[in-house]
Amino acid sequence: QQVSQRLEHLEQLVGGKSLNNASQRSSTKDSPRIDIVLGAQWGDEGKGKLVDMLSSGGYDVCARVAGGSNAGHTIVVEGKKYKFHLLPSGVLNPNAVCVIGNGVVVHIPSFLNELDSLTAAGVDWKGRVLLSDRAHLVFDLHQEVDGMSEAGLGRHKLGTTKKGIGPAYASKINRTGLRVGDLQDDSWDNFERRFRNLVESHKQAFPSLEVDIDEQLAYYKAVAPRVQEMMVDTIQYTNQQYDQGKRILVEGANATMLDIDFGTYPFVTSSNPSVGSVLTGLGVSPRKLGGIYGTVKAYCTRVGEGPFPTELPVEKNSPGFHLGHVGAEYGTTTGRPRRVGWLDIPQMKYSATLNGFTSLNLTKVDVLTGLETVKLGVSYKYKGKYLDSMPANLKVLEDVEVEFEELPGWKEDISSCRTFEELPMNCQTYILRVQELIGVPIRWIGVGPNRADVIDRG
Ligand code: 2SA
Ligand code: GDP
Ligand code: MG
Repeated sequence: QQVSQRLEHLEQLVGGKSLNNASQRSSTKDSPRIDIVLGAQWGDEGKGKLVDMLSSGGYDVCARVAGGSNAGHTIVVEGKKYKFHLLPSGVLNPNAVCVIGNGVVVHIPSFLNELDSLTAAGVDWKGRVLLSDRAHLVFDLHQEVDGMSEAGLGRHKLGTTKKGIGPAYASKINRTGLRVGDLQDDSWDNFERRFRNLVESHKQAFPSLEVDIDEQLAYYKAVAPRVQEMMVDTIQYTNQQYDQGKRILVEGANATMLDIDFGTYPFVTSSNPSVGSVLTGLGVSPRKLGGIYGTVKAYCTRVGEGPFPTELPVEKNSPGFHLGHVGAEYGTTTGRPRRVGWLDIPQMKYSATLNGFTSLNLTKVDVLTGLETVKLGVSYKYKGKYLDSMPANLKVLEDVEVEFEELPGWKEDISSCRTFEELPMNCQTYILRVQELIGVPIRWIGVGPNRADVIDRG
């Protein structure tokens, strides 16, 4: 009885289920708006799974707004695994039109490969994939330069995916980049001239860079008709869809702590994966935004370098080993092992403040099953004093002392639970404590990788 009283108390503290009212649910035909799924941590929280799940529930448009093929979203539908890098995970919904917005950087060979693999997997995407004419192109040379820069940094490397993301955004900001729209037939001379200039400027900075310009130009000329079929003004398209009352879902790529402005700079990606990119990467007004769904893994992972205050060692039979092993924590794009740690509450509060999450999707709770105790990093201390904001200085973040709260674990398999009440008491307490600490209602609870392995408290 004591436990159930405590649970009731925790529910009341943050309004519990009552906070999940209609205004925070997915949009309906009567209230058009743009709902957004964002990563709250360092990525790989399970955004793709939620997008796939929501989108199969009836979104008309599913959009990507930032990043490129560095992203990796794994979806499991009836045991079959799909991996997406540039395409929004909503592509598995046969009724959804997929938009790659102007804020995305597109490596055309990877994009076309992804479409070909989808065809091979029997997914009919024809006519459902639209590419912004304002999206910037990632060239092979950007990818090579990404690798060379990393090699040049030696032990200070950032741990990028080497997909050319940073160099492509640098070209965009330098105003030397090329865009999808430059692949129109009537602008070919312009494409050729600008591409030669782009190669030249990169060769000056990286003299060992070798680019077969003629081969590259021939490739882009050959694939231009395929690209042209998908190229549209996605700003006009998306806003028209909105005006017609269509339901639009945005799939965030990468995550808030990798944001070039808000993340652990310089160990970040080169875009704004937080909420701002929905406006700048799709061309919509903030007045059109609806649900902002923060995806939070029940623990924390990071792939690549940079500070990680709640990081755990991974020696055998330790909690860190358990999380990495049971959670199968390997990069979807690169296969790199992900670093693991306990859930970082100060980080989640920062993320919730930045993005204004209306509800949370707490994923991979099943991975915690079997641990004797589960910890939550609840506060940061630096030089003996509590910090009340996220330090910008990485040396400070590296040196913070994290205070942990320890909760009892559970042993029962939760993968077939479909209601909150079916979860073991200790698991319920853990989830409600996380909700209480972050102060945002947890609507979805992930209990396994399959599309159906979720508890929806909506
Ligand atoms: P980049 O390639 O320039 O964007 O790398 C800069 C930093 O951003 C991190 N980053 C990621 N972190 C988590 N997941 C990502 N996607 C893949 C996945 C990663 C993979 O889903 O697993 O397969 O390794 C992703 N993309 C970029 C990166 O690690 C650098 O810290
Ligand atoms: P994203 O980048 O945020 O879309 O996440 P990734 O797809 O890179 O990584 C998340 C991984 O966790 C994928 O392999 C998913 O299939 C898996 N996953 C998602 N949700 C759950 C869950 O609730 N439980 C388990 N066990 N796996 C999950
Ligand atoms: Mg991922």
